[in-house]
Amino acid sequence: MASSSEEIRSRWHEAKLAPLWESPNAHKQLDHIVHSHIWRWEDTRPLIELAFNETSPEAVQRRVLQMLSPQSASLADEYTCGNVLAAFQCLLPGETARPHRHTMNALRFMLEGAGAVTLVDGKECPMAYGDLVLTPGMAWHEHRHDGDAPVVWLDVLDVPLHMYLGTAVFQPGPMEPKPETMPDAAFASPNIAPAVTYGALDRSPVFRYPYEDAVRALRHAPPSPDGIRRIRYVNPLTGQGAMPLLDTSMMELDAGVTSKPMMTNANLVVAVVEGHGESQVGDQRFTWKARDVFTVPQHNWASHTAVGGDARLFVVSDADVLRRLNVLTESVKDE
Ligand code: GTQ
Ligand code: FE2
Repeated sequence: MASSSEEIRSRWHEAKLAPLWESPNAHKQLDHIVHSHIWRWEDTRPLIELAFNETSPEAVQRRVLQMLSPQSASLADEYTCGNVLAAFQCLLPGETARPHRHTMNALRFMLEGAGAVTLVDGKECPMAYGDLVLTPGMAWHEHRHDGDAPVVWLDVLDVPLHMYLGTAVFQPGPMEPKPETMPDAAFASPNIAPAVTYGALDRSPVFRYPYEDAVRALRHAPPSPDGIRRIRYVNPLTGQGAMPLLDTSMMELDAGVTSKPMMTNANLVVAVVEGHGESQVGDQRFTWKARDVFTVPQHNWASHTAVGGDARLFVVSDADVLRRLNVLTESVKDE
């Protein structure tokens, strides 16, 4: 007796079998492009203020507001853009965050206030506006705020990728034993590095990249194919990205010049550091200014213009993951 088509499918289903010819994923081309989202500082800062008012020990230990993609399906679906998760972390004067470590790579990019310090494997990394501080995977880290006004910084992590790979591991402190670290001064002489370096070689022995160093390097950086001058934060021992799995760069836009549209399959989170301007991402056009954060989701044509003066934008992406897997694409439209 022949079973009905429905019965056959239900028998396959019970046996954990599925017909490829009916798969919604088979030979699927991209069927939708994710839109950009912008967290404007003037709208977001009052909402961050509400996090400062929280008094529970859980909140005080970790005042972090995650930035969820408009595509995120639930609170547990924690990502901002592709493989990149961004958040605002804030500390009140006198607050600390306990030492811990995890396989996830993380970075901090300072947005407001002064006097906060992140200790990375016990090394003190002071944080001032525009500074980048790395906490690479399995590096111990803790935060401390000795200033007299609140601080807010941008956290960026490769959490989504670790969730997908099943490699997320978290370990609470105390830090025992303290790993050997290199003083940043050991790398402060251009083009000279110590012959012996402590720590893993797949991530930078330097954890703190001061803003003024990025600004100086940008001044002499030649333009990328889209016309934007960029610097990349690198591991001084290898010239490769500063951290595995999170690519970090800063771009400088010359006033009034619109970059050529660029498209990539990498996902970007962009924080405006200085200046005003506007961007076209896919069919969206929006203005931005300092401390705004926006996404450039993969497969969108994107171009940027600084208005009324030069602008600098900090960029974190998953481009290095794709590059190392040999699947990164980047193209520029010559108009
Ligand atoms: O500051 O160590 O946004 O462990 C998420 C996880 C920040 C941190 C986040 C973290 C941290
Ligand atoms: Fe952490």
